[in-house]
Amino acid sequence: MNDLDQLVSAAQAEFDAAPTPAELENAKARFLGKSGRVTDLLKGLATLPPEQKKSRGAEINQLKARIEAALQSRRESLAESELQAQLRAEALDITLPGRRRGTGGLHPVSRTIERIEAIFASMGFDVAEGPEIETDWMNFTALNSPKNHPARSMQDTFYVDLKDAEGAWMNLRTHTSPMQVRYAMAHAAKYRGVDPMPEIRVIAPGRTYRVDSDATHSPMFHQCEGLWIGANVSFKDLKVVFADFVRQFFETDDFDVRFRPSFFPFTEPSAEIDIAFRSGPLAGRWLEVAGSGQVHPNVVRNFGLDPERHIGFAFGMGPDRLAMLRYGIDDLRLMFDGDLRFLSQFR
Ligand code: 2U9
Repeated sequence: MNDLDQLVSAAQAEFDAAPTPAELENAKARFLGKSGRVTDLLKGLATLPPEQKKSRGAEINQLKARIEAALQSRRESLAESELQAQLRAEALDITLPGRRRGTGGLHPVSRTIERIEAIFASMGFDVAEGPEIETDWMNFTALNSPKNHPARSMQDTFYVDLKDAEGAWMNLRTHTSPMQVRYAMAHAAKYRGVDPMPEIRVIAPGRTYRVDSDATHSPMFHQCEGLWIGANVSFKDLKVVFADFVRQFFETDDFDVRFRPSFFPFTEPSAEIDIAFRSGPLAGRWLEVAGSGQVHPNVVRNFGLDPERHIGFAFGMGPDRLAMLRYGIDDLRLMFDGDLRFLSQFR
């Protein structure tokens, strides 16, 4: 190998060893730069006798061309590996699942209310919804709660800084009964003079409020009340309707129902409704699931109807508690904390 071949090998080796384009340019300067080794060779031509100059000059030019070719090839391979590195760094993993938009879901209480509505709708009940801020008359008086009734005490009721047309403080409704009063009054007015009057069959689900807060009471809770008024609607009908509701709601026939005498101002006689499953995790325990009774004649009169001709029953239940029973939830507060770890289980 002559000195020129060795120089090409040396250049090739330095170019190949350059890890980056910048270092490759430094290596180029050492061979092809102003004081590089090829330039030194060209300067050396001046000292040669004229007859050698031409052939030596041609050899050096060839050498320069080979070094430049080696340089170019290394430039291209560095550029290629830089490109590959960049592609690797920016690579997309197309096997990852996409980022979906989070899908919401119905709250367990909303699902329960929808379930209750569907069951009663199948039995011909209308659904009535209405104001959560009520007049004193709608929330108490129409429902046979006299002025001094304990349910009216400041202890139980949230009052609102607003007075109704009679000058009484308005309140956050303590039950959904006022909505049934509104519905029944509108019904009675609509069918005044129509004989016989079509039956009133309605449920009123919604938010209700009481000054009460612990593990089993929330100041805001839900109720669903029902009302069935006709010419001849009896306690027997209540028993059939409610047992059928329980059967559909809990999807089982395997339970007992009992009516336990009780008192409410708006019903007479009144009864608590208890159920006991005969199998499953709650088997053998009496669970209070609703209150009920025959609508008090004073209440029927407040609808604008004659209690001698219009009779029926009402019931009231708590969807929060029904949801807890159905889904096996043990703490009422979970329902209203808004914790997504809890809520997302119901999507
Ligand atoms: C009208 C007339 C009567 C609705 C009734 C109950 C008995 C009752 C409670 C059950 C669970 C409330 O959420 S709860 O604590 N309700 O015990 N509710 S009878 O009676 C009415 C409703 C409307 C016009």
